[in-house]
Amino acid sequence: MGTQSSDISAALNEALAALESADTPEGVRSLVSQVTGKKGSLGSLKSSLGSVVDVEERKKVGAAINEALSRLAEAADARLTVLSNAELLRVIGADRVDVTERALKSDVAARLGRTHLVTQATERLEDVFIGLGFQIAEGPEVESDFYNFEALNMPPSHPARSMWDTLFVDQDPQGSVLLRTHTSPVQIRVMQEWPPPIYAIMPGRVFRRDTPDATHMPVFHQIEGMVIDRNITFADLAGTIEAFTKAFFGSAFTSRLRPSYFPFTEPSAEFDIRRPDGSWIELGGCGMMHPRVIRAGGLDPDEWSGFAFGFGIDRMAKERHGVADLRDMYSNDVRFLEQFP
Ligand code: FA5
Repeated sequence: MGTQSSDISAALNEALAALESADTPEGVRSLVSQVTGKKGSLGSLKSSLGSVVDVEERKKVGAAINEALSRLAEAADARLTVLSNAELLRVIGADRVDVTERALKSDVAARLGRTHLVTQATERLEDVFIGLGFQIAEGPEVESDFYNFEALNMPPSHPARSMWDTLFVDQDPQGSVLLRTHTSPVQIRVMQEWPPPIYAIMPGRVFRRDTPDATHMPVFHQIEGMVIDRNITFADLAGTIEAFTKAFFGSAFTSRLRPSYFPFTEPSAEFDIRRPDGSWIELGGCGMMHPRVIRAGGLDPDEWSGFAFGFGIDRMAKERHGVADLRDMYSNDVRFLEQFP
């Protein structure tokens, strides 16, 4: 019995159908080797070629088998391509980060970040002062001796420099570059850049060699305020501080000014607030701007007068929220920080 071309196409069709349901590359390869192997449907047809006696007939059947084999090989390649594309899509799908996924989970509220207490206090202070007509300015944290001390009426060796335990930057000439000990140097920078009248607040980070305790940190924040205008008096300073205290702390707190000394203000005062329990805490210094400071800023002290203040923002945040110890605000303990949404 000779090999019929119908046998070949039946074997091919069966193999092609089986290929379509092979769902792994291994499955495709083993199907092909099984079909073309000695005992496979196409393989066995090929080995039976030798028994075809008629030469022309053998050529014809041989060509048909080869044709079937190459169609099978092509179909196997196509199937392998389909399978590897599907695998690629699966891997991409599995790797994809769904950024909306967390928002759908119910525990998300507990995990959302929030601004730090000190950032909240700074933003609130900015809002209060913007409401009073002030503009915001900033200065560098790494400062020169000139801006931090000299222009603020503290020439070299002035004893008042020891009021601030200074961290110096290791740069020649030694002592000329430092981490600012307060935000007051920004007063000079603003006067040099802005035409008067000036109503400015200058928040920022400051640095001192202070040992951490309940009311001190070596790195903390201040907000400087400065008004330069014609005929500014101490009454304007006192009124501004009073208005600010009420706006920031609410009516449960009152404030007082105590005579004090700063080289850059004359007269000078310390600003304290009274807690609801009756105790007082110092929040900052203030005073009428010293004529030498106004001159160092490039303005004429006979024409312009002003007041300035510098408050500790960390202490304000601490008092406003009744935090017992400043160090708690910097321990980065989420259980502590999340109490202040
Ligand atoms: C000053 O730094 C002056 N530049 C303030 C000033 C500005 C006076 C303008 C006059 C005119 P003093 O060293 O007192 O002053 O610091 C001001 C406030 O910063 C303090 O009242 C306190 O609230 C806060 N403060 C000072 N040291 C620390 C510290 N180590 N940690 C946290 N807050 C501090």
